[in-house]
Amino acid sequence: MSNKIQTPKFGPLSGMKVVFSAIEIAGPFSAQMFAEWGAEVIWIEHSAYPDTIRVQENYPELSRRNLHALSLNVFSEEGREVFLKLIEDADVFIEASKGPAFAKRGITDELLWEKNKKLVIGHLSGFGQYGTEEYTHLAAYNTIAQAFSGYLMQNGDVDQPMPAFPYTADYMAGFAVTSSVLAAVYNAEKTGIGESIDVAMYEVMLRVGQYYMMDYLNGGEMCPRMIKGKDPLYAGCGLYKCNDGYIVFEVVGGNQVKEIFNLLGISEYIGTEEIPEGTQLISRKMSASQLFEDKLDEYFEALPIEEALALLAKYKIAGAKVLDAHELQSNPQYIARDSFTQWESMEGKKVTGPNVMPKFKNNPGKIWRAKPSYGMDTKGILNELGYSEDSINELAKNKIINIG
Ligand code: CCQ
Repeated sequence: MSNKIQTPKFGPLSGMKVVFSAIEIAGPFSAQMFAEWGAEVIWIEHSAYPDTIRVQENYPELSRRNLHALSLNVFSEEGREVFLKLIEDADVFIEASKGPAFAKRGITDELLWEKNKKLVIGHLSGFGQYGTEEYTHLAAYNTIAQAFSGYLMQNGDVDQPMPAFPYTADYMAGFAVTSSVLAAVYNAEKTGIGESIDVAMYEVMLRVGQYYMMDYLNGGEMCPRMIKGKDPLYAGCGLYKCNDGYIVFEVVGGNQVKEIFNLLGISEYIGTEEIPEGTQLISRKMSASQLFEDKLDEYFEALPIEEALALLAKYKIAGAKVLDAHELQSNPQYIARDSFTQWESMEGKKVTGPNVMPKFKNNPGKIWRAKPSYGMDTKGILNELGYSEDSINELAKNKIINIG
């Protein structure tokens, strides 16, 4: 058996090589999408200490599956040499650090392009690669990006702002990295020239929080935060209590609005100047909106969830039960689509978690490997780069690499 690393051929990204240096959630979430869609993905951890995510018992089994683990001190002289060899035939390099951390240590985009002119480089940071001294080099996690982007002050209840958990900004940033990198790979294929992408987490969240803020930016009016899970702009949208639990629904559409006003016995409000026939959404600025909301609360509080959902379906109003974790697992839609799946950890433990997402019809992604242990693939990767056993052992002795 070869002592080099191997990645099976599958998925739309088969043949692509991705290298990443990032900890926790955001950067690795992006890289892992590549790995689940068929790319060979190398996860660089520091040779002195592992990714902080490894302290978690179960989440890393999901978020680090399909990866190859290399532990390397990138910024030492010999480590940098290994790193530069590694990216020579890579398609993508993703890194998440405090602003231009790589450039600061001499690993500039230009140096990387000298080695590989088609390389697509995805830089992920809290505040961007450039800007002011005050911000550019700051550390950032999920809550910091939410606070600095204005997302946090819009989220939560009317009485108190709240960050959105679990870790929304990290996943949104990860999606931004993956999509922008793929756009650049498409262009690099056509032109032979790589790209450097500057993803600032706060700008991602600024974009995610744009809906309400546009009214402020263009009229000075900031939408208040929600009240008890209800949409702050529109009545009839959000969380409602039934007599046996919670549901959500969204009364959107001309027919839907009309039918539900009829049902609630307030049809006289339809066809007025404020709510003309065909009104598709009930804005909270309409004077009848509070009455509509109170009637909805009263009506649905008396119903069991099953009846409430049947009624909503009858009127073609989108709605759903707020499922708990147990209900997700036994839900027939989840079962029919294999939304959860199982695989075996490196230690032979059965792991349950979300399946590959989304589903590609012609070139499906797959889970082919459990989370590698710290440094597990270091030797194989260095073998592939042409390092001899002796030089690998020397690098390990000098703590440039860690072979696990
Ligand atoms: O937010 C997230 C998870 C969170 C969940 N939870 C609450 C549970 C924690 O929601 S995920 C998103 C994390 N943020 C980002 O990815 C944005 C960009 N990254 C950063 O802002 C920082 O990297 C971060 C994540 C805040 C961590 O900062 P840190 O603790 O200083 O650690 P580091 O950047 O990984 O590395 C420490 C040092 C750096 O050197 P410096 O401090 O002199 O600048 C770094 O350059 C160096 O080690 N280093 C390496 C290396 N990897 C890192 C390597 N392989 N070889 C040599 N040096």
